[in-house]
Amino acid sequence: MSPELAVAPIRTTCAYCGVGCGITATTTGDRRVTIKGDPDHPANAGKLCSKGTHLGETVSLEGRLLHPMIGDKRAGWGKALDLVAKRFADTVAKYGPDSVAFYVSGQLLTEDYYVANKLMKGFIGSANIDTNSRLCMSSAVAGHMRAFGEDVVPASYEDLDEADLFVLVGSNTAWCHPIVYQRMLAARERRGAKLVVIDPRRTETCETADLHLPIRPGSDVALMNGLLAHCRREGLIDEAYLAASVSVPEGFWDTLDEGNDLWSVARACDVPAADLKRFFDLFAATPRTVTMFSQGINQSIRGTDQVNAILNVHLATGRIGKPGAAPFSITGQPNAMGGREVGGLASTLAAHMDFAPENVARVGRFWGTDKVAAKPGLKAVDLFRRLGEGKIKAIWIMATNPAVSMPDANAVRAALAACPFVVVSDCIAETDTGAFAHVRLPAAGWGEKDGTVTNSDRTISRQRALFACPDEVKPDWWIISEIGRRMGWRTAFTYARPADVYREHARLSTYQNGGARLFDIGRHAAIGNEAYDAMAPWRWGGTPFADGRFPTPDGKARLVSVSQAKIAPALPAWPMTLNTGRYRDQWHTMTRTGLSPKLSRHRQEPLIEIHPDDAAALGIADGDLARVATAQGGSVYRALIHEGQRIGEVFAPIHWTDRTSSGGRTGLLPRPLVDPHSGQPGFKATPVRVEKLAVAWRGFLIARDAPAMIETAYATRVRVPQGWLIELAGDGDPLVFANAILPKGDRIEASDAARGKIRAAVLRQGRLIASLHIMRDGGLPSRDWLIEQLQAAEDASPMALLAGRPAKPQPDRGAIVCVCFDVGMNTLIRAISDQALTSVEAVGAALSAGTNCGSCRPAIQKLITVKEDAAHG
Ligand SMILES: Nc1nc2c(c(=O)[nH]1)N[C@H]1C(S)=C(S)[C@@H](COP(=O)(O)OP(=O)(O)OC[C@H]3O[C@@H](n4cnc5c(=O)[nH]c(N)nc54)[C@H](O)[C@@H]3O)O[C@H]1N2
Ligand SMILES: Nc1nc2c(c(=O)[nH]1)N[C@H]1C(S)=C(S)[C@@H](COP(=O)(O)OP(=O)(O)OC[C@H]3O[C@@H](n4cnc5c(=O)[nH]c(N)nc54)[C@H](O)[C@@H]3O)O[C@H]1N2
Ligand code: SF4
Ligand SMILES: [Mo]
Repeated sequence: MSPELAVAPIRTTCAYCGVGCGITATTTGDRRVTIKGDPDHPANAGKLCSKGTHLGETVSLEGRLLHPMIGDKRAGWGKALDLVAKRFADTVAKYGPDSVAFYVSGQLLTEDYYVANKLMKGFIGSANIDTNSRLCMSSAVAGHMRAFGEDVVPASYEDLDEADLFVLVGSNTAWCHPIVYQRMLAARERRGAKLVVIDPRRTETCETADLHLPIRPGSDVALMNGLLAHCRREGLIDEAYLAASVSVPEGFWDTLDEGNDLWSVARACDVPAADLKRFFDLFAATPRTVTMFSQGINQSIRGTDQVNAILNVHLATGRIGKPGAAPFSITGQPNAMGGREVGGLASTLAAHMDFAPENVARVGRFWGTDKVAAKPGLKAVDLFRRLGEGKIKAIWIMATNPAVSMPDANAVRAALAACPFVVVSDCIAETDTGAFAHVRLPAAGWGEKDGTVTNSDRTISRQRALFACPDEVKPDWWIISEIGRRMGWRTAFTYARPADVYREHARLSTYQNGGARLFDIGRHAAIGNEAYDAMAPWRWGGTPFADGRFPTPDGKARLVSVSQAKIAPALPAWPMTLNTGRYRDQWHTMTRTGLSPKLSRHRQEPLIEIHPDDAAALGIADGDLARVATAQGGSVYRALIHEGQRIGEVFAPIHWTDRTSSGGRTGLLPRPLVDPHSGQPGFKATPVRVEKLAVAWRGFLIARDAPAMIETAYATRVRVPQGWLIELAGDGDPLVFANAILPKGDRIEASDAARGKIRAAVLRQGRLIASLHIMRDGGLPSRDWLIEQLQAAEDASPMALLAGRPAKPQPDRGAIVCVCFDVGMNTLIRAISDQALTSVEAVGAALSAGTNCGSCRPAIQKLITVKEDAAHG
């Protein structure tokens, strides 16, 4: 039976973040599916955030790569695979194994990842396979290895149910891990757990927090060392635990005691001493503490030390391996953890083994090869640097978009352009990285893929296919295996199904392990195909370190002496600091979330968030364009004036690409500087210059079809139902611009070009297909109603179309806050005020907002708080 005919719901896992929520999916037709949270999945117990909820809007075949492509020409699989295998084999023969590389991703399934790692490290014989996890969690990996001897996350989601204090460090959990955030809020309701957020920005995660410490960026080591020194002063060091389970380097406490009094720490972190003391006291008083950290810690040139500063506090106070007490590195991508388990980083070999000679020999025995790479390979930033130097002559990129997401991305583009042979496997036909490919291979995407993923808390779940692969699309494990076979290793790469790969991976994890490594999933070494198909989510590793034993030679964990590095003062040429990160409803380079009109409503443009004082000093008003420049390049954003920014710092999202915008591409700005231990880039602190970009006019186009190229100062587009919304700004003659951009059809117009005002609509058979509004001065109409006209059942009057509003005006609902029920900011503000609503629940009862996925609840809370503050202020 083809999967399309299946009627019973299929249990699978969300495509996006490392929370790893379970989904029950019911296919309702060709490429149509109804998505619900799986009530039985341990990660989410039936809940889904906005991104998971709207997965159904992303499974169409729009924009898909459906056939192998050699250059611009469609090619058969046989020809494409032969070409890739031959070019890799020839390059290795001529220049050696280290002249080729793979760059892969935490969005591959474990089975795909395993085969890619085996091919490169075991048979090609180089460790030049690195992954976008290098940009994401390699500092956590390096920190875990230093402290525990193995990369093990010593926490689970059940710890969140049992904790009394959550410390979120460098994590915008409300937006990036919303279901985990909701779980923490539930613990707060149930047992009064407290929430402290440590983030230079006031994010929505802070809205429901008991305390927010907006520390100076990069001062986390000072904060954590200060906390540990405080715990020592308060007599909270667990001496018995240290004696039995932790080795403490000589002089550790002497270094720590120096300069770590409350006042010095408050000054180093630039926060009020009273707030700092509140945090320290709360921590001291609460044994059941979970410290959760992500990119604000990892993505720093001192990331590994920052991780160890956190682990030190937990080890020294014995808050690890016990219910509700753990340091918790929360992972970003759906299978970042699976990738770590197969050893997909250039710095690890396989199955939590490093490149020690006995490991290399063991893995060689297991794989039946004498070619296993004997030393680590190049980490992402070095890998692309070597590519640029011409030392790597063939690269295969799978499931990641480095032309956008790497630091100094324009240099990465130049390196790709110069590389003799670039292969890209992706689901999407046109990506910024794919533009550099000599061969593009059509990979199965979410809903077609079949295999396993591991989430942040070590739970392995099945992702199952909902649809058959369309056209010539193939799963990644199949594509990689075919290359392995064509390069001459036929038996090593004979897999008929993902279960074959999974069994081998499980066998390797247990092969001559003997308890040396915690990662041992040997219980599945002989799992049958049916059992694999039916596999329920399960967690490996139990409660790690509960017995006080660690996977180091002496069985003890290690405190690591780390000290706060000097934070370089701003340079006159680059006086501000750029922080980068994520929006609630977009996923990375938007190849999938960008297909969803619902998800596109929350943030419609790439914004640069800036403190009012900085904006005033730079002459930038809310809604102006601003250019952000670094030594690496420049990018244009819409300015959003935001009190939650620290003075001197701006924040920009990472999502926009050349496919979606002429500006807002953020990856080109950061320097390619990395942490010395992990090789992870410091994405969160880049010296920049911000300037107002003066333009003559601003406007927007709403259109059924997106125009190809738009020549103007700024153009950025998002999906709306039945079309596109394109925000615009420019300098030239607006009428010339309008003539160039508007599609053919019956044009109606009420423009006054001399005054820089365009109001035009294009109809075909009476139906609206495009509507353009441009103004030199003054406001533009609300986009909402015009967007609705693209799909309206009745034709609107020409007058109304040109005015941009119905004859009988509706109130403007404002920017969409609740995407599930389409509730806008203005609607919320009016209801909160008119109906005197004082809780998120009351708002939900009145407007439904926040009652489905719950992702917008922090935003609603913020509107209530602002209203209350105004009333009291
Ligand atoms: N909606 C959405 N969710 C996602 C993703 C997505 O693209 N969209 N991506 C997923 C992936 S792969 C990842 S890795 C995670 C990332 O999840 P998060 O780490 O939560 O997200 P970010 O927005 O990258 O950054 C987190 C915070 O670090 C703060 N920060 C910056 N500098 C410092 C500092 O010096 N110290 C401290 N303490 N904090 C600092 C930033 O202000 C920011 O608010 O999200 C995952 N979930
Ligand atoms: N400035 C700055 N830069 C950053 C970050 C930051 O915070 N600031 N964060 C970094 C982090 S943490 C991350 S994780 C990266 C993310 O950056 P990327 O990995 O570059 O982003 P994605 O858009 O997720 O790219 C995934 C690609 O794989 C495709 N794809 C999806 N599923 C599959 C599949 O099953 N098989 C194949 N072959 N292709 C598939 C998608 O269509 C998409 O093109 O960005 C990093 N870059
Ligand atoms: S929190 Fe949201 S994006 Fe993350 S796995 Fe769950 S539903 Fe998917
Ligand atoms: Mo990530």
